[in-house]
Amino acid sequence: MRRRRITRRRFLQYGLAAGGALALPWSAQGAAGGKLAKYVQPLPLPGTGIVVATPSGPNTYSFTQKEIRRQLHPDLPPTPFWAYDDGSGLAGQAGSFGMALVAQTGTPLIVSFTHGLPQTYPNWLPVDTRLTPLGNEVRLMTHLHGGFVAADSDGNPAVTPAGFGPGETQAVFYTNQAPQMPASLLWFHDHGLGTTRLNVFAGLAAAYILRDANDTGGEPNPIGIPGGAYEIPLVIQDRQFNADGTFLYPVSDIPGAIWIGEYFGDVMLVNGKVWPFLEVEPRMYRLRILNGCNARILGLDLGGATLWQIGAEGGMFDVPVPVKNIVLAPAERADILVDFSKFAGETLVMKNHKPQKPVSSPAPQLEQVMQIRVGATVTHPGPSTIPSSLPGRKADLPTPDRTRYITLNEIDPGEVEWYLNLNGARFDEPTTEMPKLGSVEEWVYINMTADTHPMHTHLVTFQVIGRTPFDVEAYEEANAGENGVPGGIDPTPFATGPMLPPAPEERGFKDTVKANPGYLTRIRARFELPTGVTAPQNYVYHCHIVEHEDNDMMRPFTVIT
Ligand SMILES: [Cu+2]
Repeated sequence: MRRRRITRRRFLQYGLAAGGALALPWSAQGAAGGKLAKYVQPLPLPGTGIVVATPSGPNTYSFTQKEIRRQLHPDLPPTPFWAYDDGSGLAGQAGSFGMALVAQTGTPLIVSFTHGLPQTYPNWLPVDTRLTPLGNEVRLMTHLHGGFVAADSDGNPAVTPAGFGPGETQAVFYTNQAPQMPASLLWFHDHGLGTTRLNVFAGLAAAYILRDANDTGGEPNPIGIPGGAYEIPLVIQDRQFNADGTFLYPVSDIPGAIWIGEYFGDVMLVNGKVWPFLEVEPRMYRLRILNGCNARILGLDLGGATLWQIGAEGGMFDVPVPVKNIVLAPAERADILVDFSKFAGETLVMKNHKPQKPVSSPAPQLEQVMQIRVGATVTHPGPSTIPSSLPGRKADLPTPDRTRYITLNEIDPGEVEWYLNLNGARFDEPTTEMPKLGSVEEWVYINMTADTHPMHTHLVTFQVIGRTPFDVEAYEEANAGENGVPGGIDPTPFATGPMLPPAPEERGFKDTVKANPGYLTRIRARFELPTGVTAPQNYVYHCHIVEHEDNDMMRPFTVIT
């Protein structure tokens, strides 16, 4: 049997734009977005451009996925995209990201999602039918990212591989159970098997904001942090546009393939609008940032302003952490305090810089994100100091009951059968990760590729233990099989240095971790189930570069008794 080629070489492959011209996304002939004027329209905010979901009954929400059109920039025709309608008709949604559900830790919700989209994919969403369960049919499945829920409420393809078809309803129960679901910014987004990249790109993503008695969202609050109009969600997504206003998603230039390895835009959208501006008062703000890009790793700064990170995916930290810039891979979140008081009258630009090594990504540069116009007048002074402590958690799990070694492989890039995998196995091969209920496991992600992969676990949040450099080639030489290096082989003998501690902003619980090339990334989680849910329960873990997830960097896991 032929040994297939594993690559550690950076492989750029963006595919063909509509019309057949080679689509270099930063100067694409097919793409229309790069020329758009920046900072000409305001950032959508909750209540003004972002719909705050209205319940359909007590603790009940009923969403319909449907297609709507909005003008995402004054110089673009209206863009058709997909959205979650809470029953309001979405008159209050201004951009391509425009829905937020606000819930309370400790209060469960009954939620439904009814498929109101077309039977088959429109031309602007290029399906690769090698990867889908039912050809070109639009199959949907909503996943609550960060949810601690039963497997059949998780929205994952280990439970419902074919998803939900037109007219069908996915009914779920979101526990919002403490302490696994503390006050935090979660999001729900589509997770259709083989089409997550397209369904999320098409617009199926929304914020899910959990509150509690401390993090009330109001001002003042017991924590002493900004609230109300001074708490700003920032959902950052890069896109390309065709001249007719449709989103542009290129197809592969490899004959026989449609799927591309990563999607990168040449335009930045924040809260669903192209390069918006935000007017702020010269005082303290709370920014809640979500990287909602398909594949782009963001390295953000804000005109030299000091940033204090107070939380991440798994809720608030125990203490604030000063950060110079915020490096967020797809699906990672940062909860940030920033004081604009010394910038009164100034205009700041949030910029995106290439992240420093060992973070690695083939993304072309896209520097401008949004503009922040600091006014001269404060209407409500609010907090003026950074709190010295926070009512959150430092992740501190005990010695693990067992350790698993999980390889990340990229196979035959540039060829028609190019794909990625975990442990040398396809998604639909038998489950190999079966943690026991209540046990603590350490998972060691062994990156055999050239790039950073944001690894996301469903069900659990985890502690980042550290990252150890290792000799990738020697480990591969000793262990490579037909489809990369299989899982389960201890790489410790191939370490080339001591384990580096997690970054300061990785002190809390997380649900997505950057597994960098050349490193073993060690995480630790306790595999619990919500109250009343009995093992076995099936979930998935995967790379959150959604192109990778779709082909085929995702595996099931089962919590067993
Ligand atoms: Cu990946």
